Amino acid sequence: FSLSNIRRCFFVDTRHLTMAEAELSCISHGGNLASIHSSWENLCIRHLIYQTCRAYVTAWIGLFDAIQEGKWMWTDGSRVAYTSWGSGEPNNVGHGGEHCTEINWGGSHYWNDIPCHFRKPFVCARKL
Ligand code: MAN
Ligand code: CA
Repeated sequence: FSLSNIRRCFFVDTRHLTMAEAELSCISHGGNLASIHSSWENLCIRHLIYQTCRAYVTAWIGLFDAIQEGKWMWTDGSRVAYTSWGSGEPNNVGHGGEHCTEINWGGSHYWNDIPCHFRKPFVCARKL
């Protein structure tokens, strides 16, 4: 069965870290940056961010194309089926490219690719 049907625990970390630092932190807690497989999961994660931060702040999720430009992968190894890119995204326009993904682009339910060295809060997910 698909990974999206496995029960997972999500948590928001409000520290502002680079994507690699954020992923390592999630791994140290037995998980990965969150993968998102449906609009329902997207909504739930946004809700969790709102509960934690009192705003729809942008935050890292586990989607990256740092290995091969345009080949998006989840850090937990799950298949990329669902995405919620904003209009025109991913566009890779940042200096040095944009190989990592923020949720809550424009405070909305969209995702945007941005440079991985930016520092952002992040969402981890751990399988139960
Ligand atoms: C900025 C960055 C980019 C994004 C564009 C959209 O340049 O956030 O990642 O794609 O805005 O206009
Ligand atoms: Ca972008």
